[in-house]
Amino acid sequence: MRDSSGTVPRLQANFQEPLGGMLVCCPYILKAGHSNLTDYASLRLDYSTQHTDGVSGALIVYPTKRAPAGFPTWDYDLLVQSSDLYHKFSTVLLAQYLSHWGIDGTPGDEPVPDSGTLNGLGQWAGGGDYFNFTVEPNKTYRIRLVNTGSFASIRFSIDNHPLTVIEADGTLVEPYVVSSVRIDVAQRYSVLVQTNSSQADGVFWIRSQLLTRMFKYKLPGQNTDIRGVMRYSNAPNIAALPIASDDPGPGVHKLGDMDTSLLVPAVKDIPPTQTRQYIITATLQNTNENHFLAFLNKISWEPLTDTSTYMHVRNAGLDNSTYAPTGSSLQPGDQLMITEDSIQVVDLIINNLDDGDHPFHLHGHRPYVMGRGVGRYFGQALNEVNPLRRDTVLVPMYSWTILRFVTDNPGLWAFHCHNAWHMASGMLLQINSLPSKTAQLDVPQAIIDHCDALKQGRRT
Ligand SMILES: [Cu+2]
Repeated sequence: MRDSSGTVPRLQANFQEPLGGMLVCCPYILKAGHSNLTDYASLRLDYSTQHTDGVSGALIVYPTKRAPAGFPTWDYDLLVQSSDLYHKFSTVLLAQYLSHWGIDGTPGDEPVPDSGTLNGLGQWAGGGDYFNFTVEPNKTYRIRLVNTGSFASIRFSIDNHPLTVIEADGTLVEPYVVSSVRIDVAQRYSVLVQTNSSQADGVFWIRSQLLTRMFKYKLPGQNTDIRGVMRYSNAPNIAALPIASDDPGPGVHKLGDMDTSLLVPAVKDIPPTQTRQYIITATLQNTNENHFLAFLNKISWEPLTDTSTYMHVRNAGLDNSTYAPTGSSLQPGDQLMITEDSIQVVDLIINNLDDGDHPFHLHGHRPYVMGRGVGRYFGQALNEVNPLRRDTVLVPMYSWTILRFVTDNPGLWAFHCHNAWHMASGMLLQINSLPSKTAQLDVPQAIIDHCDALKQGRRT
């Protein structure tokens, strides 16, 4: 679960989302609910690039549904938050990114991180600390991985230990043994690790390597080689660091990195038939005013100030009017809306026309990833049999992806790129599901009072 309710789709709780200008007038409110789905979370404040400066955390929501018979079991749980790290405040970097000349003289070049962290600890300029896991030998550990960063995709691996992927964004998958897992921003995976290495010293690097494909300029002193330590409890020296410097691999000959197209849900889940289609085109480009901004269907989103689309939908409902018509529409203040006031099965056909990759994230739902491919979508076959359901999908440069979801969760749900710089420059639209029902939600008075107070210029 990202954004406090992103991937634990929870009905009737839309107003608990802390997204500025959409659900709340200013995002102070964080509250997590329980779920009957397997999931865990990182809590963040989604106000501009705030989480880049460290406003994030993780929590695990345990399922009430049992895993299918025969699914692997494990002895212990561990959690790893991997992240890129910026030494300057995000407000400073964002201003440079959005300036006419860009951060490095080329408008559109995203700020690159100085370093990274693994559970809050990282290394830079020859110094730093290593997060340490002390593990018992001959056990199975489930490690829950979260990329809580802003920009960089991360390659996660443990020296001399293969990883068995069993879960992606809350969906259990058939066990898949790999040498490393690539985690794009906001994605989550679970891997099983067997602590059965016969290596005598029993101390191994955990690697959380920042992938640099999207980095467009060199930053002096940048460290992308972020590490932690996994130490067997019977290791002879309780303080020694691992000896290996270069990655020795997983200790299994010719084991490959994870390929997301090979992730198969452990419980078959046939998607319903599509009833609506929306084509979403993602671009980043210079405007006539020489601002390099991000666009979905030529609209660059900006948060409303001192009000929210949620309040507009609510107030329209109370007046027996409507805020936005059914279908795709543009509402005042660059608010691109997809509105469905009945339960529909929606296909979002995403065409990425940009030379960058975009980790797209849908709130309030766990969509089916129906298909992906290079170029634009022009009717290629989809996986109608057993597609993976996940809420954060990387749409690589010049490629298409189709996400299918059901509009059965009343509220305003963000669909956006989770790259902090792209989101802050406008790559977001809103799914306005069942507005007639949204208007009837029992909103805490504190939220309404807060919006009213902001309108009157008072900060509460
Ligand atoms: Cu993006």
